[in-house]
Amino acid sequence: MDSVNVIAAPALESALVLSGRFQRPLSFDLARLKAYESVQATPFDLRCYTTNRFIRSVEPYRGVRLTTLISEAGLPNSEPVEFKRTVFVAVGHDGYAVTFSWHELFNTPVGENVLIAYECGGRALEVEDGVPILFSGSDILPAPRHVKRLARIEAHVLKPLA
Ligand SMILES: Nc1nc2c(c(=O)[nH]1)N[C@H]1C(S)=C(S)[C@@H](COP(=O)(O)O)O[C@H]1N2
Ligand SMILES: [Mo]
Repeated sequence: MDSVNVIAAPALESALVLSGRFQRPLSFDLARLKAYESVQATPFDLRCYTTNRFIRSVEPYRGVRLTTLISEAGLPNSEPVEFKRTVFVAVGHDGYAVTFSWHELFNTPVGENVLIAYECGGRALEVEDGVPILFSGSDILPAPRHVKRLARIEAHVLKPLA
């Protein structure tokens, strides 16, 4: 009998998956991200938190708000107010991960400046540039929550320890 060559499906280059405790886990390719209302960020200097090192100045990003995608996937609601203890983990292709709470995204001014960017200074971002880039425009030092090649947004509902 001939051996069967199992060819892995090519990884969708820039697919972003919303997984975990969403009502409807969703996957977005770049074209689908671009179909949502876009927001333009203000230019900023990328600076590392750990070293305070200046990395580079970044022209205005354009992208979709993280809250838009989360709302599309649906907040956890298997019990009332579960969303209030929900934490979102944004994970890059390389496993680099950062957190956002429901509160800061939906109930503070931070949320409106958290974008998943696919354009910078009017030019389309390429995979080599890190598209899609998650970026939190209100952070004091922007580099930590400037996640290149964002792969996943996970919704975790935390439980108090006792
Ligand atoms: N995917 C991914 N994004 C990331 C990181 C990472 O390790 N992986 N490191 C962050 C940190 S701590 C810094 S300082 C900057 C470094 O940006 P640079 O690689 O453009 O110099 O990227 C941020 N975004
Ligand atoms: Mo950093």
